[in-house]
Amino acid sequence: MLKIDAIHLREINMPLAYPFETSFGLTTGRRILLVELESDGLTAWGECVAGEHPYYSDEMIDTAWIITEAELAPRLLDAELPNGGSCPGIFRQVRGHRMAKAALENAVWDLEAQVENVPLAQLLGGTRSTIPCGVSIGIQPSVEELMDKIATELAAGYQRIKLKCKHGWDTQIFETVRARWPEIMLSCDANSAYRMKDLEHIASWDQFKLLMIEQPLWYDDFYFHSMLQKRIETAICLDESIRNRRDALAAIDMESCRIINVKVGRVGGFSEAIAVHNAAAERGIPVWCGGMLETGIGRAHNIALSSLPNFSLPGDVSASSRYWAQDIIDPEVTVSNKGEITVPTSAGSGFKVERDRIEALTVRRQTVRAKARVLA
Ligand code: OSB
Ligand code: MG
Repeated sequence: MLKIDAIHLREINMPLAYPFETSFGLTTGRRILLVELESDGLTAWGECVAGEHPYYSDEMIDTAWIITEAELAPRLLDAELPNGGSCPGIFRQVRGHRMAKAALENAVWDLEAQVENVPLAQLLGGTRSTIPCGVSIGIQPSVEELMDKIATELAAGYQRIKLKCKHGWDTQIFETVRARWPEIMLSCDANSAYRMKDLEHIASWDQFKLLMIEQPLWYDDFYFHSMLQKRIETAICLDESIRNRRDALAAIDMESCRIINVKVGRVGGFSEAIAVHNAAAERGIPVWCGGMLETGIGRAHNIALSSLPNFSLPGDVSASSRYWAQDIIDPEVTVSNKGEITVPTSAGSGFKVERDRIEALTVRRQTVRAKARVLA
């Protein structure tokens, strides 16, 4: 049985090395909630991927903070805790708030891996020794800058280029990129920028042989994505819409998508991420690991998850240096010239968390402690 003595919440502020623009806006720096579990002299970390605003999902750092402090942390401290997989049951009474739940659950799995002295990837059921990597490239100030960025990422070895798109930054961009690189693995991510009236527009992208079109329509929709998928050749990939295994089953059954982006924060933690992975695998639907501009803590967890067998497409899991002047783990995440990350084989997440650096970035903190346990 795992015993958590204290849960430390902190907010760190980190400027992004490169601003990131999507159809919902520009991000220049991150406000990130980190959770740290203290257990019998061991320390385990989790990263909450909720954003600065409720734009990608209805969670944001401030809602995650209050839910963690007032609801989730006290439950975790009070519960019988055999392992990471017991977290969904412990949190069940709290509806939604999956990114807040995931930060704690993932930290518990990290702790369990340390206690069991096994790599986190192995504990999750991972089988890959390396994972294939792609990059997500934000909307750029100019086409020239986009072309330069793509050239840089391809030269670095990344296996797949994903372009953020929206009205006014789509067809022409795809045309220009394909004219220069006819064969590369190319995809796009609309973050719900389109509607059914754009059907013909989206169907015209079939000529670009995209690997997939990610989340073209509403963030909470399966029905219209299914309508759209029937009318285009290119595979739809759902990101925002897939909250859990049941959503994955519904989307696969309705043919709302042919590929699924798994984000461990979006689905509420490793348990549900594994369940989505397995449900997709059983139905022949490939998955890949999405990213949320994570620090090394979340990135390390994404690497472990990506080692599961059905993560067969390159993920948005890329090098630390693409996001941060200096990451908060040691070593930083690096990608080989073949576009692969090596899955660590040491116990736990395989990365050392740089506490001093985190201290320097911390702007807010709070500790929730276990109530004194009454001796029987
Ligand atoms: O939709 O995949 C997305 C970043 C923040 C919020 C949503 C998304 C993204 C990305 C970036 O595409 C992925 C990454 O490189 O971390
Ligand atoms: Mg996406």
